[in-house]
Amino acid sequence: MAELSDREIRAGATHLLERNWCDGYTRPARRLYPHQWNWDSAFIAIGYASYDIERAIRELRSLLRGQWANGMVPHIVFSAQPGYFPGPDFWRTDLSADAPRDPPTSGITNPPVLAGAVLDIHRRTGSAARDFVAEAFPRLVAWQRYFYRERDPRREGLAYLRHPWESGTDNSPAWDSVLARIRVHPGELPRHERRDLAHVPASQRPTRDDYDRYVWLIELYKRVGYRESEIAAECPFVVQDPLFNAALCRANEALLELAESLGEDPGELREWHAQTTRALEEKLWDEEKALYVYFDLESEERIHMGTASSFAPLWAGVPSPERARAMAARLQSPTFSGAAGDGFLVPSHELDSPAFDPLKYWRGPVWMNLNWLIAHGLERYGERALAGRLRDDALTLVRRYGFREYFSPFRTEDRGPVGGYGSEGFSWTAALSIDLLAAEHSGDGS
Ligand code: 9WN
Repeated sequence: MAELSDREIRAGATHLLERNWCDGYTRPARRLYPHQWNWDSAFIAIGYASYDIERAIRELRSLLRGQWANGMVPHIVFSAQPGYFPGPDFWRTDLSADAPRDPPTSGITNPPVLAGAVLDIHRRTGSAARDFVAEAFPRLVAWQRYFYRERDPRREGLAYLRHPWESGTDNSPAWDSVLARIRVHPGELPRHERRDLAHVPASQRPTRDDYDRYVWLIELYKRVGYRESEIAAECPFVVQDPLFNAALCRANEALLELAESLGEDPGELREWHAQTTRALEEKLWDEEKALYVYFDLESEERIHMGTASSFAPLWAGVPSPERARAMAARLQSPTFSGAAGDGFLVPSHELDSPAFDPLKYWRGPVWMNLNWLIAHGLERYGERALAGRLRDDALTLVRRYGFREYFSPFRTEDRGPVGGYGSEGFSWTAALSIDLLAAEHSGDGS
């Protein structure tokens, strides 16, 4: 099988990002995702930062134009590009007093990876990007404050998600039992037409039932004018997620470093950071699985599922060294590495679960961004060989199959279907490949 060389990956990735660039931001994929997505832009900016700081800054400035008056940075900032559902006319965020009128946005958020991207720019440039960093800092703190004020009603230090799209891992099996609670009655939803199925086979995308529930939740937000307190009272989907909260924690860490260099008061950041670290440890750690799991605030029960997100707390330096060792062992167990130990890491869901599907989006495939952040986490704990394996697996997948949206975790056909799936020309796969190659060549991976 012909494989791309490192030089071809780098050239191909920069070329792809250029093609996906569109008037001030990078489309995650030209046809499937034509607008600006929040956590995509953070990963994409990390890729740009290694060769074009100005481009990285433009990307993030464009995203921050969408910030709401309550601090929330929305998961999509819409452009005039057609062809995506749900678009601005469906979200109707003009019903909220907090949403900007221009640009239009979605009415939910995304894992806060952005602060880490700003820190990356700061570390690479020192004082050269100081204006941008000083301008972004208060906005990033406002977003954190939004999470602790609006998404943590019990003041536990954990933010809840109120839509599967907020997690970024849209159709993860972790949401199945929570979404099953939403009964969609015939004729209840406004007419709408999915656009994703024009680009990707249905077998690789969320089901119709999933979409009905995604839309049902948007209808609820519109009905209450996007007021968080009313959503909190009515929403049947309120879940604490280990990746989202690891990102929250990582953002506090990044902001603490930025506060120090800008001479800003670190007070509330320190408190948030300590509280979220503790809460992840006490509430989401599952001793039996040796992983972090989910908590459903409606049923008051844990969702006992291991996913790629379950490893994200490593990235934020949350687990104790003993727990980190147990997690590293878990990653190499048949549940994630396959019976013969030769699967591509990290499948988005446990291989031995009945819900596992190697080709269906967040129910099994490997995603570049998860490998990237978990590899960073393993490095923090001195698990260099395993971190190297994650980087190598991600790059091998790109070498073989190109910049696909996701990949089957199987290495050879005797185990199951192999290959790249979802959209072609996916921006964060390209951007993070550039970063992973740079880490490989510098030999430190950090
Ligand atoms: C809904 C853009 C986004 C990613 C998500 C991924 C997918 C959107 C969709 O694409 O979600 O937000 O329409 O399916 O699941 O992680 O940010 O790349």
